[in-house]
Amino acid sequence: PLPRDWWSSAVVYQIYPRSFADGDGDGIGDLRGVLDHLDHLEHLGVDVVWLSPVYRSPQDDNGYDISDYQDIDPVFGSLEVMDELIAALHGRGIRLVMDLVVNHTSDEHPWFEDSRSSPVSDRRDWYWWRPPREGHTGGEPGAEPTDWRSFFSGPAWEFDEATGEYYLHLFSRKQPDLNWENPQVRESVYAMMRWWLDRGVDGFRMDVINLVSKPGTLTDGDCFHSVVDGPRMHEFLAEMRREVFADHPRAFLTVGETPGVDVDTARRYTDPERGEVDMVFQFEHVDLGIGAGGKFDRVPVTMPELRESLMRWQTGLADRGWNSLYWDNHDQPRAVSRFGDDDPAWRERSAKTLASVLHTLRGTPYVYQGEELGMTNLPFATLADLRDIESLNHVAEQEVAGVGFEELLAGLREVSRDNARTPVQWSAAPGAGFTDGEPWIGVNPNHREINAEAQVGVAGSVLEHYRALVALRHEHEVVARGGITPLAMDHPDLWAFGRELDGVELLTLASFTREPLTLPEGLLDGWRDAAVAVSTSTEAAAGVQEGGVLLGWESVVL
Ligand code: ISL
Repeated sequence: PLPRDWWSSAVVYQIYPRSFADGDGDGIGDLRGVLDHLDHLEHLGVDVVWLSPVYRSPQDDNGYDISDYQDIDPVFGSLEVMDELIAALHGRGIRLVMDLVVNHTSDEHPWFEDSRSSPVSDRRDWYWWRPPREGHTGGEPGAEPTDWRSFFSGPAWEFDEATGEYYLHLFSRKQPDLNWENPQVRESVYAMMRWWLDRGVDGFRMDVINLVSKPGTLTDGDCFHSVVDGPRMHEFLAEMRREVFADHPRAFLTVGETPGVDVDTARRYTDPERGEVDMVFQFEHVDLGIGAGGKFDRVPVTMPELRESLMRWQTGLADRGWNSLYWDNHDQPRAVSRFGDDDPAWRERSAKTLASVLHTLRGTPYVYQGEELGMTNLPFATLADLRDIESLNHVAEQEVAGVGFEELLAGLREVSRDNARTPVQWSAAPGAGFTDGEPWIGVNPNHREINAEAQVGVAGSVLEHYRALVALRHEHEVVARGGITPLAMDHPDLWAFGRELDGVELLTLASFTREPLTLPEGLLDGWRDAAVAVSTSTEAAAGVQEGGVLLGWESVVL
C-alpha cells in the first residue's frame, strides 16, 4: 500500500481540459483529447494529473460553475469516458485528482433552483440570502446587503425579483455561494466526494476552499478580507477529512487552493497532526505584482522579491506542513513570460531555469499544461481575442468608468487568465495539433516553433529538461525529503540553495539575468568535483565547475 504521504515525492501535471486537446473536432478540448495524449504524460514521468472541472456546467466560468457534480458535461464527454480515463491513467501508474468546486455552485444547479424558488424552500438556507439594505428598495444601486465587490467586477450580491432578496456570489452572478453553516450542505458535499473516490479518483484540488467559512454577520468592508480563512475553516477541513478520507483504505492527495493565506495559517492547514489538507496553493509570489488599482494594475517585481517570498515559505514550512510549488496555472500568466525572459534568445534557457528552481525546492511541484514546452503569453490585440469572464467583466466595468480598451491592453496582456488558456501546442500544424476545427480561443502563432513534436526526445529541449527534473525527484530522496538552506540571499541575480538528507547534498545555482555572473566566493567550496545532477546545458555546467561562472539564464544542480 502507498504511504499516506506518497505525494511528497510526486510531480503533478495540471490539465485545463478545454485547452488541452480536442478529440471530436468541435474546437473545444475534451476527455477524448486527454486520452489521446497519455503518451506525453508518461514520457514526462508525472505521477498525478489534476484535472480542472469537467462536471456538467453552463460554462459561465469554464466549468468552475457546476450544475451537476455527478455528471460530465457533454462538451467534455460522459461518465463512461471519464471511467475510461481513470482506468487508462491508472494503467500507466498515474493518479487522478479532480477539481472540487464547492464554495459555490452554478445558479443552474438544482440546489440553487430550489433555494431560489421560495423564501420557505427547504433549501433556502443552502445559499446566502439577505434582504435589501434597510431603507432601500431591492434592485436599486446601493441596496445591496453589504458593499462587497465580486472577484469578477461589480457587486457580490445579485437581486432576485421573484423573492425580493439578494444572494451572495463572490465570483460571477452565475456562481452563488453555498452556505457551509448548514450541515446538510456539508454532508451533501462529502457524499459527492465519496462517490468520486469510489469511482477511482485519487484526491481533490479544492477551489477557493478557504473562502467557505463566512463570518457570523456580513458587514460592509473589503469582501475578500471579510471572508478569507473564516472562523470555522479548520473545523470544516478537519470534518471533511474525517467524513471523506480518514477511514478509507486508499491513500489520497488533497490540496486546498487558498488565496491570501499566510505562512502560519498554511502551517495549520497542512500540519499532518491536525488532519486537514495535505498541502495548499499559497498566492504570495503570484500576487506580488498587484498595484493599488487591483490585479490589472501592474507593478514590477524583482527576482530578489520573488525569491524572498518563496524562500520564506520554504523555511516556514520546513519542519511542519508541506508546500505545493507552482509558477503558473490556468489563472496565471505563462511562467516564462512572467518570471523568465520570453525573448526568443532567452526563452528556452529561462524556462528551463525556472523549472530547475521549482523542482529542486522542498514541496510538491505542479506543472501547468504547456509550461513543460516553454509556452508563452499571447499578445492579445483586440477585445475579440479575449474569452475569460474576469477580463471581459473588467473591460466592461472600466468602460462605464470612461477607461477605454487601449488603456487596459497592457494589463490584460500581462495578466489576463486567457494567457494560460490558449491551446496546448502539440505540433506546427494549423491549429497546433490541438484541433482540426475552429479553436474556441486563438492559437499562439509561435506554435510553429514552440510545440511538443519539436521537443520530444530532443536533447536540450524544455520538455526533456522537465523530464530530467521529474526523474531526479524520483531517483534521489534528497529532492523530495531533504532540508533546505537558502544561500546568497543578497545576490541580485543568483538564486541559490542547498538541500540535504542523510549526508546527501544538492546545490542549485540559477541565473535570473542575461549577463554571465561570477559566483560568490566560497559558494563552490567542496562542490567543484561534485556530480552534475541536472543542468540547462553542458556549457553551463562547465562554466560553473571550471570557471566559477554561471552563464545568462542558465542553471546547474550539483
Ligand atoms: O484568478 C484570480 C486572480 O485573477 C483569482 O482571484 C482567482 O479567481 C481565485 O484564485 C480563485 O480561482 C478559482 O476559483 C474561481 C475560478 O474562476 C478559477 O479559475 C479558480 O482557479 C471561481 O471558481
